[in-house]
Amino acid sequence: MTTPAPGDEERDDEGGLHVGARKQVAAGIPGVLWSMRHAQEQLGPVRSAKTLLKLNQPDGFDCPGCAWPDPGHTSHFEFCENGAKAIAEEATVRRIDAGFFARHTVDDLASRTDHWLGQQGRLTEPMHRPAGAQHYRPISWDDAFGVVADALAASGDPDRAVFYTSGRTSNEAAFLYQLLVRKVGTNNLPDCSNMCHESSGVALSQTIGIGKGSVTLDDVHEAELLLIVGQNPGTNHPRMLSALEEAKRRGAVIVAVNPLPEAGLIRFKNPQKARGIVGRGTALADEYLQVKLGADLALFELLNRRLVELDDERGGGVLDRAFLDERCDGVDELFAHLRSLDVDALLAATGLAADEVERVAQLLADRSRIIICWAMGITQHRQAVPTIREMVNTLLLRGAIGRAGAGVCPVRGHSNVQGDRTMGIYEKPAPAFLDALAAEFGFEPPRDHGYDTVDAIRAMARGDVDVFVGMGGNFLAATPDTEATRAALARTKLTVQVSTKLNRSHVQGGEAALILPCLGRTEIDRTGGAVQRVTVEDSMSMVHASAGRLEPASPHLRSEVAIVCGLARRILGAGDDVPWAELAADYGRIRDRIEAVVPGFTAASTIPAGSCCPTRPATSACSPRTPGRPG
Ligand SMILES: Nc1nc2c(c(=O)[nH]1)N[C@H]1C(S)=C(S)[C@@H](COP(=O)(O)OP(=O)(O)OC[C@H]3O[C@@H](n4cnc5c(=O)[nH]c(N)nc54)[C@H](O)[C@@H]3O)O[C@H]1N2
Ligand SMILES: Nc1nc2c(c(=O)[nH]1)N[C@H]1C(S)=C(S)[C@@H](COP(=O)(O)OP(=O)(O)OC[C@H]3O[C@@H](n4cnc5c(=O)[nH]c(N)nc54)[C@H](O)[C@@H]3O)O[C@H]1N2
Ligand SMILES: [Mo]
Repeated sequence: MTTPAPGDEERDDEGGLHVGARKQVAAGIPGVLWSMRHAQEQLGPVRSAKTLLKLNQPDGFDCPGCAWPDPGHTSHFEFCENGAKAIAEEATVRRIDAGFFARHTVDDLASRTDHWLGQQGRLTEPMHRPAGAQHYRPISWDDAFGVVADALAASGDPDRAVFYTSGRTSNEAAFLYQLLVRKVGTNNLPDCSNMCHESSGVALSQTIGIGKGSVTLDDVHEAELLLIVGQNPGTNHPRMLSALEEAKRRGAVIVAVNPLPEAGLIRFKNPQKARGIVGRGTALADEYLQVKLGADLALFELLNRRLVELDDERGGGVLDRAFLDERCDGVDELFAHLRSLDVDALLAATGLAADEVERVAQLLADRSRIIICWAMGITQHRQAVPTIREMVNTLLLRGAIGRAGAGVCPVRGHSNVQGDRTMGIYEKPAPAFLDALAAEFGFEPPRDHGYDTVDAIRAMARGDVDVFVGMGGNFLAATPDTEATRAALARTKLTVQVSTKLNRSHVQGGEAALILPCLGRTEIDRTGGAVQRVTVEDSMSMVHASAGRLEPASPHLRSEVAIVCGLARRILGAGDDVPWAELAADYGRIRDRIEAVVPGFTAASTIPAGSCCPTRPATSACSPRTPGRPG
């Protein structure tokens, strides 16, 4: 018998899920009420009001919910239903202590749902499960660091260790983490980007020379035509809906490309505006192309072919000839390819009617400030890279890149997934980044490429990995084949998870396992005796500061920075010449080091809370400047 757990009340009697009527409208009053209910249940009324009012404010913290940028203004309601849920997740008053682990064996925990595990509350102290044991037991921080150092030393080969990163890790922690990993001697730095926007980074690097988006929030507001392809902002990036509403208010036309009629794209009520709450909401998408699954490549080839034809029919004016001549290679080959296409076959593949495609082609031909946004409905398909290249071609044909109100907008997931890549969390680091790291820290980093997520699982399955470290995230549940990953992780000698909440990766790990509990984004970080703040980079390459406001969930928690520095001192030894303790005591010093290594991070050391500095020029899409491609 198991006792009912918090969260179980959302399930029906058979433990299955309820399927209700489809929502017609996203956000609005139900969204706000739901987010307040969620927050109050887990935080209590005072803590929830205090927390939600500091979300995405200049003197507050960055929402860990998603990577959509914050507007420059300071409305006290710059949060969404999901941001509130993400905050409630982290700022919950529920706690997991040593008694919890004494009551539950790992086999018992492994039999619970992911939802149940996540609902048990915040992790509060370091825990160790020795090889063969069924229970986690408390361990001191020093001893925990010793367990990791000993396991790496016993392994003897740095390439037999894997260091995963989730996308919520701050720039400061991520930078020191990759430095530690490279000083250990490996580039085995898989991250959640491998499963997320990796294909965007690859396709954008191939086409425009930089693996990031090229637009800012102002560009979105100024666009005349926005294509939202394979993305569900109503659920996953609700704050994006406000930007789309603003663009629409200024006259933009919105085209959604999605096999599913997503409620948030059809109608949206903006909870920050009375008009949004009382009215029926804004019908966001003017055109809704219900394309067949995976047929976006066919659709964009059709659209591009039509742009070339329309240019012929109108005697010019559709293709931006000057831009194509000056800035693009391979234009004639593209034209030849487009003219050779079998239009009927492509149209049949999309499942769309000819006039639907024609209307969107005409919109593209008649408007020049065009932005294409996309997310997992594109990036996670097999043909993601060619599809994204074809979407870029659409923009290039119209010269709609590198100018105001136009460009590419891959909408990232985790709140600092892009920043982590900028900081060097990448298994295939650029030589220039490694050169800069070598010069700044006086050591020779490894040059061979490391494992990405899938290669890491394969290596573990072969028995080629002794130690797995997860800086955040839930590697086991997030990776593509859970059963294969479970078996692969079980072959490692030690798995280490730096985490805020309990998840599947803690209960089905290696022979031995460690849980290192860390501060979350919402909490005050007093590492080194002073209040520290961190920086993050949003989906539009803006870096801004974030400072938590709540008392930490437990006095035993350490910041991710402190944990990395503690690990480094133990693994590399007291004689290591990186001043780990000094860096941990003043995050400004870490930002100085980042500035020395990462181009475009200038002034990061003095960045005031709430202000931004771009890690790429605002409107130039074409200068490669990051160590890796953001995924
Ligand atoms: N609440 C909440 N918010 C989150 C997250 C979360 O876990 N919870 N995760 C964050 C993360 S890491 C990410 S990456 C983002 C993800 O954000 P999204 O990419 O918006 O997330 P998905 O729910 O995967 O939505 C994929 C969309 O693509 C559509 N789609 C599927 N196949 C195709 C296709 O072949 N063609 C087209 N055109 N469309 C298709 C689906 O119908 C769906 O609308 O969300 C972030 N925000
Ligand atoms: N089935 C399925 N799998 C997927 C996806 C999907 O849609 N469906 N989406 C894919 C995508 S797009 C992504 S990005 C990946 C995400 O993969 P991951 O990032 O690995 O997974 P998450 O579920 O986001 O990780 C949640 C855990 O992160 C920890 N955490 C939360 N906040 C913090 C923090 O501030 N610091 C630290 N150290 N830990 C923290 C908590 O312990 C929490 O349990 O999953 C991929 N896998
Ligand atoms: Mo993601």
